[in-house]
Amino acid sequence: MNRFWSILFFLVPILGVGVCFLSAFDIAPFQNTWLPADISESGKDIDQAFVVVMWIVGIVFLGTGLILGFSLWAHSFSIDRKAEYSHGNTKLEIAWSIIPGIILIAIFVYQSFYWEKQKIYNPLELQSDGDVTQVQPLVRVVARKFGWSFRYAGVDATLDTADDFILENELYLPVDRSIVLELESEDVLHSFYLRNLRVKQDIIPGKRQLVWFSIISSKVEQGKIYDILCAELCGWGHSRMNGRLYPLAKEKYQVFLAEQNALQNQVTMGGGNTP
Ligand SMILES: [Cu+2]
Repeated sequence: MNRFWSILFFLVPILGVGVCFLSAFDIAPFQNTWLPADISESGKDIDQAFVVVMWIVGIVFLGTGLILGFSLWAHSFSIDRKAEYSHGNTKLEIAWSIIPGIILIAIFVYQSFYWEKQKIYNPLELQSDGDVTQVQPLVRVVARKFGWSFRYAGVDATLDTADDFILENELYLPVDRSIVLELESEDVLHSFYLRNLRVKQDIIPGKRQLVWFSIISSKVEQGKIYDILCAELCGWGHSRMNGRLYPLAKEKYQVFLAEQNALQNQVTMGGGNTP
């Protein structure tokens, strides 16, 4: 009967790794449960880093699970055996502290190249006069309980000018160019999550943050609308905090801006308020 528990312990790593394996290789009944479709330029690198970490963690998890299960099996209770007191093994303890330390440092070094590109060096663009400048934010994302407000820089590509316009929960972005978004929160902590672009950034109230990425047109499914989610539990309506991302070809994006501009002018002439 005591060995029953060791079998249960064996099952945990085996089922855990098994489910992961079936999901990663798209095998029934776990098809389409692995990573969501990637439409970004740097998604490949991020996914690769994710898979490397998964392998390391998976092997360690399987190994420790099996050792634990084996120990339970081999040393299960017997009335004839006396319990032994162990003082531990210093060499073993030093080894299992140093080895994970080395692995952690290796992961840190390996992923730091992606981190730099994703979080440290803002994308640059060449100006017509030959100067190289940072790409300016195209849209200001304002998170609030419970929705997203997108303030577009408009035709002049500069935020906080007269031609800005605001759309609620609808984010239209051009493909095949560097996009910078400015993030702000009006109330509590939120997290801007574009899973198909492998972008997830906490938005801290009172702090202006930038995220950047490129959408690759060849990876975008024609006419598909992508999810914008909040990845930080922010209150009772958190699960309703969904936006929609529409990738547009560069020319279509210009048409979209012109249309919104015309709409805004109509509203202004009609005596309404510009946003
Ligand atoms: Cu939320």
